[in-house]
Amino acid sequence: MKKTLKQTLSEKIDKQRPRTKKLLKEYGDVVVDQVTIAQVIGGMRGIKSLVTDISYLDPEEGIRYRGYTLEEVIEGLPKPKGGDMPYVEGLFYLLLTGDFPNQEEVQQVVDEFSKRRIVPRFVYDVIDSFPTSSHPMAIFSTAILTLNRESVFNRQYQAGLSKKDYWEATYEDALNLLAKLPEIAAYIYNKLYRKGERILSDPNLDMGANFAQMMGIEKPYDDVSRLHFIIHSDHESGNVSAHTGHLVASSLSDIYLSISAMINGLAGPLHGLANQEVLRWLQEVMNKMDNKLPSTEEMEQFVWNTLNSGQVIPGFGHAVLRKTDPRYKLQREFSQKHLPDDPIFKYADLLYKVVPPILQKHGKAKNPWPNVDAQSGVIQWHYGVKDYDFYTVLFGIGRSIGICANIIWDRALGYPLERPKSVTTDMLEKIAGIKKMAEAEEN
Ligand code: AMX
Repeated sequence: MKKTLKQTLSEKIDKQRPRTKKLLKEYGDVVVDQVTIAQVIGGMRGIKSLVTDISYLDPEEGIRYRGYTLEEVIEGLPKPKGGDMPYVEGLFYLLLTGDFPNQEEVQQVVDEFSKRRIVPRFVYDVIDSFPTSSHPMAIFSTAILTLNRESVFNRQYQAGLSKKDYWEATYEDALNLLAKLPEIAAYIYNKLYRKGERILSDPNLDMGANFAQMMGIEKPYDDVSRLHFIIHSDHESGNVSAHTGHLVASSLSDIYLSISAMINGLAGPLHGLANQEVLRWLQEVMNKMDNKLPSTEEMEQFVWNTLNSGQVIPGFGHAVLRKTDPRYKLQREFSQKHLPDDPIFKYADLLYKVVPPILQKHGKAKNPWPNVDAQSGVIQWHYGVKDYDFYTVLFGIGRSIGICANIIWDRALGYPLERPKSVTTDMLEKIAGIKKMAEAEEN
C-alpha cells in the first residue's frame, strides 16, 4: 500500500524542522534585509520578512511552485483521462510535499476530497439568507466562516493539543475545507444567477470536472477550472490574500477563520477583484463601440480616458512582477487554442498591444505588463459565466489551496504569532534627520 499524502508530509516535516531550528538558534542574528522609509510608508514593498518554501515569485520570470515553473507543473502533474490539464488535487500534493505525485497518489487525494465534500445544511441556510444583491465574495467569505464550527483544530486545541501536532489537525481542517469550496461556490452561483436551480456534484469526478458538472458547463470547462485553480493557487507570501491568511492563522485562528479573512483581502479591486474589473471595463468599451472591435487608435483613446480620469487600468501592473505574468501567458495560449475568434478575447488581445506602451508613457506604473486578471475573465465569459462579480470567487477557490498548504507548514514549523513593529511620523522624521514640518514653517 502506497503511503498517504499525510504520511509523506509527516516525513517531510520531520526533515524540515531541524533546518528551521538550526537557522533560528545558530544564525538568528544574521541580517537579511534593510528597511527604508519608502518601504515603511509604502506598504512594506520588497522587504524580505516572510518565509515559505511553497512558491517563489521572481520579478522577471514569474511564479515557481516548489521550484517548478507553471509549464513544468502542468507538464509534470498527472492528468485525468481525456483532460489536457492536470488534477488540482495533484497540485495540492505538490505544494505540500515538493514531489510530483503519481496516478495512484493523486487518486488517493481525489478520493479524500470526494469523501469530505458534503457541506452541512446550516451553511446553505446562511447562504440562502443573503439578499441576492449581495456580492458573491461576501457570501463566500461568510459561508467559509460559518464552517468554523466544524474545526478539528479547535476541538483538539480545547482538549489540550501538543504544539508539535498542530499541523495534523490543521491538515484535517484544510482538506475538509478545500473539498467543500467548489460545492459552496457553485451553490452561490446558482443562487445568485440561476434562481437557485442546483446541479448536484458527482463523487466520482475530480475537483475540476466536478466543478464544471455543478456549473452545468460542458467540456473543456473541466480543463478551464483545473487551469484556473492551479494558476491562482499561490504567489508567495507577501500578497494581500496570502499574507492575510498567514497573519490570521498566526494567532492560531483555525483554517476557516483564516481563509475567510484572506478571501476578504482578495475581494479588493487592487487584488483579486481586478478580474471582474477587467470585464466591466471591456464591456463598457464594447457598449460604446456597439460591439465593433475598436481600431488601435480608438482603444488607445479609451485607455487614456481611464488614466486621465485618475483610475487604474485593471489587469495591468504588479507589485512584484516586472514582465508579462506567466499566468496571463498560459491563459492567452489557452484562448488562442480554444477561443481565437471570441470577440472579448480580441478586445483583451488588443489591450495587450495597446496598454503597455501607454503605461510606459504615462510614467507611473513600475510594471506596464498584464497580470493574471487581464485574461481569466475572458475565458470564463466565453464558456457562459458572464456574471463577472463571480470571477473572484473562482480565484478564491484556487488561492485557498496554496494558503492552506502554507498554513499547514506554518503550524508544522512552529512559526510564531506575527507582530511587526510600527513607528510614528515623528520618529521617521527623526530617523531622516529632518525637522518636523510645523517647526520648519515657524523658523
Ligand atoms: N494603471 C494605472 N496606473 C497604475 C497601474 C495601472 N494598471 N498600475 C500601477 N499604477 C500606478 C499606481 O496607481 C501608482 O500611482 P500613484 O503613484 O499615483 O499612487 C504608481 O503607478 C506606482 O504603482 P506601482 O508601484 O507600479 O504598483 P503598486 O505596487 O503600488 O500596485 C497594483 C500594484 C497591482 C495594485 C497596480 O499595478 C494596479 O493598481 N493595477 C491595476 C489593478 C490590478 O490589475 N490588480 C491585480 C493585480 C494582480 C492581483 O493581485 N490579482
